[in-house]
Amino acid sequence: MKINHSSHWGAFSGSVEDGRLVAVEPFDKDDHPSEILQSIPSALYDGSRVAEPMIRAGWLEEGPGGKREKRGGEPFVPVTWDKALDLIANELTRVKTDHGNAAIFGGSYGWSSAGRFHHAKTQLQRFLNRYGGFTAQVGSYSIAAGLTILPHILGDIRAIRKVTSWRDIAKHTNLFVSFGGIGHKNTQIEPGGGGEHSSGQWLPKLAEAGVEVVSITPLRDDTAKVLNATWLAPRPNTDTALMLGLAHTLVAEDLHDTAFLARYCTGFDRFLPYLMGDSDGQPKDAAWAAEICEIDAETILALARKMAGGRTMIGTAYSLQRGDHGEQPFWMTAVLGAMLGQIGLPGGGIGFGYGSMNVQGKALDPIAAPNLSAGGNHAGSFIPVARIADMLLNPGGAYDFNGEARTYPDIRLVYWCGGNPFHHHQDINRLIDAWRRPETVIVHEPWWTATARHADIVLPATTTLERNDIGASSGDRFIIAMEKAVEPIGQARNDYDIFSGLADRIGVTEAFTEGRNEDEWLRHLYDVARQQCAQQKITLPSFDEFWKNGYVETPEPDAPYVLYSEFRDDPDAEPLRTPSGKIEIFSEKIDSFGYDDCPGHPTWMEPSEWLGGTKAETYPLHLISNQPQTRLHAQMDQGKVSLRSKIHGREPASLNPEDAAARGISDGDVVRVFNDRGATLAGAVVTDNVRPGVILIATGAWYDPDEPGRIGALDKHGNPNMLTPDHGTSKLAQGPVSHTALVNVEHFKGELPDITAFTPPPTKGDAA
Ligand SMILES: Nc1nc2c(c(=O)[nH]1)N[C@H]1C(S)=C(S)[C@@H](COP(=O)(O)OP(=O)(O)OC[C@H]3O[C@@H](n4cnc5c(=O)[nH]c(N)nc54)[C@H](O)[C@@H]3O)O[C@H]1N2
Ligand SMILES: Nc1nc2c(c(=O)[nH]1)N[C@H]1C(S)=C(S)[C@@H](COP(=O)(O)OP(=O)(O)OC[C@H]3O[C@@H](n4cnc5c(=O)[nH]c(N)nc54)[C@H](O)[C@@H]3O)O[C@H]1N2
Ligand SMILES: [Mo]
Repeated sequence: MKINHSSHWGAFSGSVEDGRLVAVEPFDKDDHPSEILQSIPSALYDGSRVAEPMIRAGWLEEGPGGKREKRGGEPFVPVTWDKALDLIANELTRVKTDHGNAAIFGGSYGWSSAGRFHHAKTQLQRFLNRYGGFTAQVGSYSIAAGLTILPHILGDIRAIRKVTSWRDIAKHTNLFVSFGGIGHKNTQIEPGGGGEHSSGQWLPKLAEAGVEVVSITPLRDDTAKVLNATWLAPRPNTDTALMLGLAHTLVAEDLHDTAFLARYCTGFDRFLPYLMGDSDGQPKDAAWAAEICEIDAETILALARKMAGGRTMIGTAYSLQRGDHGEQPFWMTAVLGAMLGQIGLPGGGIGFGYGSMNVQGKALDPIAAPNLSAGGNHAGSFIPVARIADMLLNPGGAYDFNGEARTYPDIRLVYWCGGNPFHHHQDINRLIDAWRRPETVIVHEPWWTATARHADIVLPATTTLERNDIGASSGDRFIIAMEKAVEPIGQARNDYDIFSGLADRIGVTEAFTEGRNEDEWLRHLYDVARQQCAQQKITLPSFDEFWKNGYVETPEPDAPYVLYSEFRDDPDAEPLRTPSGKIEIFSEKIDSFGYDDCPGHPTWMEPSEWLGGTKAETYPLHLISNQPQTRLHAQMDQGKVSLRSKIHGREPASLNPEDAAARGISDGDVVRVFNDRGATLAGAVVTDNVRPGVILIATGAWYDPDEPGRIGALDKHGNPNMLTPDHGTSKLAQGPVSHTALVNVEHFKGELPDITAFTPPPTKGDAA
């Protein structure tokens, strides 16, 4: 039997024999499918699945708060579903009654899986909203700093969400200057799943059209080979200085577009004295920038001239703002684009995230994809997404965020579905400490992730293959039927059914289920989307026809799409939604916040850790923990494709031959990567694709401590978040700074500890 299905890394068909999924094949309309699909069958049946409901022994014996300092290091006791659900319902009632809804943390950041109905995080939040609300998270680990700064300077987040299309770039662009690279690694992914991988189609067309690409990143492989890019390898986190050096050159050589700056921008006059050094005695010229970023001054001068000499697109990857002062490279990208005067012209200007995600650069007219709404949250409590450990460690503590003075709520219960903070959060040792504070931690997971291991109550969730759903993304032309392939593994239940069981116990059944079962929900969500599409003059077939056919395909728009063209055409009729209606090179609003770490115009500030700072004397390598080629975050780390990439079972750590030789490290050695925050074992890859002074460990290897539950234990498996710092980008956005970390590395000569990340934790007793 064949079934249609989808994932964040693409649609596929599955072969099912005797009730088992035996193989997957990419969707036949996808001409550039992701290899990660091949991990699905092995991960589905992996020994790391959670087989039955489990409760940490100390919590079960002593109740909420019981032996909480032992989280992550205690055995689990299997219990029946009824018992687990009764205990959770009682605990929710206790916390709500004694401490109020804001004491329940349900932010539950995470990607969950592709289906739009069984989206775990949405199911949790919908359930908690029906119960009066919860403390939420705002922003994303992906682009927190970008999402906060761009509305101030461009009025909205279109420069992230809807960038000039690849088609317009292929047709009009002479030079594409990419900060962070444009490749195929990250464009495997589309939230909600995609029917086609369009950068696979477009990047070769850019090359054919003769678009010249300059790739500015510490890693050669960041930009697809087909683009034949010139590689400039700056010190990490110095792009703002480099951009200032380019901007200074434009002014010094009178190459900047003064007419554009006058008509479409505000505040250039407040920025110019800083740029030219009149306000602080330091011109931000190419020589100054060269010292900081280690790209020579001649190269900077030549690049600035070339950028002004033709149609230039500046593409800045999300990664640049996932670092200390991450607001600045985004702001400076906009200022540099404004100085070139090409914003709003076909193939010119700026765009964020080309190469960061499949959707970027698609010529799209977002279709109304089926979607489940979480509803309104009446608790009115939230934190900036990455401040979770700060919140747990400082209940009632004060912090700044985007112009507001705020305080952290006092969290008693953490409920997580569809995310993995022990993968995504920085400084895991600090997180372990913070995680000891709440009285109860509940997690639904298909697999024994590190987050599940650090919970009190773990409920086994189904994966997408064990249920019916609809795969869709508003940025994709396809809606995919996700047909159930196999029966639930072990005692796994759908998140929806788990919450329905809890809703019964706490008396919100009708509000939560609205009387619909899975099939009725899918039909309902599809019908709502169908009606909305009809308003957009897109006709979707009936649900039954869609389900039978396996997918719906809508036509690819071929009209040009140029970001901010209407603003350029008529800035009076189509002003930006900034206070001035223009591009804000100086922001009075940001300036009024008085933040020392985010002043009123783009500014070079030394990152808390970087190769030019004093800390580099102790930890001389900059760690880049980028997105993995072989999986989505920590998902499918136990799948075939990820496992195949490991070295002695550990995540690869790539470093330059110079740095390896200086430490007596050879290709294939197990190395210990360390700093003051922690240490992890990885497998060395020695390669000149990595700039000297940089070490690369992709994110997502499951945290695997040699002593579970102990702060400071050695991670055996190559998780870079042992090493990354946990502080905000600035008071403005409070975004995560995972790309800002200094480390050192040594050849690990001790006895190699076994990998236990994918072996379930110890249990005691039988379900009762
Ligand atoms: N050092 C470093 N850290 C980073 C980053 C970085 O660049 N460097 N990047 C950051 C970014 S951009 C992101 S987006 C985050 C990603 O962080 P996350 O989104 O938290 O990572 P995932 O591994 O995708 O976690 C999703 C979890 O949901 C579970 N899941 C899937 N389907 C279901 C389901 O149906 N039900 C339930 N209950 N669970 C399900 C999966 O098994 C998985 O454990 O990581 C961030 N962390
Ligand atoms: N295969 C795969 N693709 C993914 C994901 C995944 O988990 N797996 N995750 C998806 C998600 S959730 C997101 S948010 C996007 C993220 O998209 P990005 O943020 O763009 O992804 P990264 O891989 O973290 O970074 C891209 C490159 O930026 C470079 N870089 C890092 N720091 C600096 C710097 O300071 N300066 C310069 N110039 N370059 C720097 C690194 O060399 C890195 O390889 O990726 C998406 N795509
Ligand atoms: Mo992300």
